[in-house]
Amino acid sequence: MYCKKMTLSKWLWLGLMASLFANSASPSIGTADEFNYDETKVPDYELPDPLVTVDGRAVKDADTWRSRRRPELLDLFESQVYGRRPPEPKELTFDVAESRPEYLHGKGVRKDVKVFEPGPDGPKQLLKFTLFVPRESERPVPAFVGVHLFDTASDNPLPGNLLQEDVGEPLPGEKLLDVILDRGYAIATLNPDDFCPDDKQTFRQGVLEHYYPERSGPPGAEEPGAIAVWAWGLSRALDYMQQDPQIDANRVAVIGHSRRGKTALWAGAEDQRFALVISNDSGCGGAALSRRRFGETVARINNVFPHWFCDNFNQYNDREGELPIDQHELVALIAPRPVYVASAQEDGWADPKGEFLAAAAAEPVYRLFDRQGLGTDEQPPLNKSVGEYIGYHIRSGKHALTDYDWLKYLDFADKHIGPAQAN
Ligand code: GTR
Repeated sequence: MYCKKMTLSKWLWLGLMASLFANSASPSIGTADEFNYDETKVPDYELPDPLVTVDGRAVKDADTWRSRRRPELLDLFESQVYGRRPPEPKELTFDVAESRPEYLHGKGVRKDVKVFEPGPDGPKQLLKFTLFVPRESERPVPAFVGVHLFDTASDNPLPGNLLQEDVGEPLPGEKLLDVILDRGYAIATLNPDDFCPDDKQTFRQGVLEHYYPERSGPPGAEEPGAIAVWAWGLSRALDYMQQDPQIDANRVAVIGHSRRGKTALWAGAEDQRFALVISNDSGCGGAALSRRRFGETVARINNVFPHWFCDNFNQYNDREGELPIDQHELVALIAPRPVYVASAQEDGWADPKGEFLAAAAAEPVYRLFDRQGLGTDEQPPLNKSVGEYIGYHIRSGKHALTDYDWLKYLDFADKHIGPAQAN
């Protein structure tokens, strides 16, 4: 056999080359186990101050935040992290198919909404989404909107996952969707496959090829990645809600889990029409501080998901300290509107502590508006919700959007945008 003829030194040489190749081809890909989960190994870092401008001036009041610092931070997140969002369509038309499905027990109406932009060759469908509205309501209702909140293809859509662990709060209804409708909220969900598939080969299909037909390959320096396009899509759903008389578009919460949690934060940062923002286990590129390098890192997320962020974000692979921003400033961009950040105990990959610290470090911006954010520097015990305008909890269990999480979000929403808060 051929291998018998090979000498030991040849084998060693081949082995060495193979390991060098593996390391250089994917320096930061590794498995999740190879990343840091040890608090004592978190590097020393200094967070950029949300209340100091790039040219070093202190921001001391809400007006300066609004007119100078907020636009400056938004521009940095656009150019260095998520990319510039696609154009805002000037005119949209909608096609709505309404049904009263059995599975809603008469509680709600399902609307399948298609969104079109007029064009030289006739209206072009940009995206579609599914909306459930409580049937009995006499006044316009508040709403939740998110990417992939539940499987709209199924006859029996069920937002969130069933709670796997008992954290002391049983679901007060048969299904989560019933509970949401009973509490007076509409809920809408978008599917990325309809306008920007979550895939590095095909993410340009849909919105990106429509607006930038000449472009190909991964996102360019400041070009939008998939997260920016999904966030843009959430704004289009809100455009629709603004003209649906059953919805109060001034009381719409944007919500998402994991990659959709990153999307919800970015959508809420860019589009101030969202009245409330909810990030569930959003991790790296979401609520977690990049500089902590705990669990998933910037290099790893860019390598594994090259279609999510703009190319400029790659400059910070293994150089998080050079980022001109960190993710606490993403949370701060939502001020003074309410924001809720949630973590799960067994979700080290998303860095629960880094998510909490980002929420806490956004507090000074809320204070500019005389609003209390979290009101604490200490991560609360498991399964306890804290905060006024910045909410937070860490739930026992794994990376998931559970009924428990939803019940906390409904309580927080009730306080800020709920049916009782209508003018
Ligand atoms: C992981 C990714 C995370 C998170 C998660 C998800 O593979 O590393 O950033 O977004 O996917 O979306 O479920």
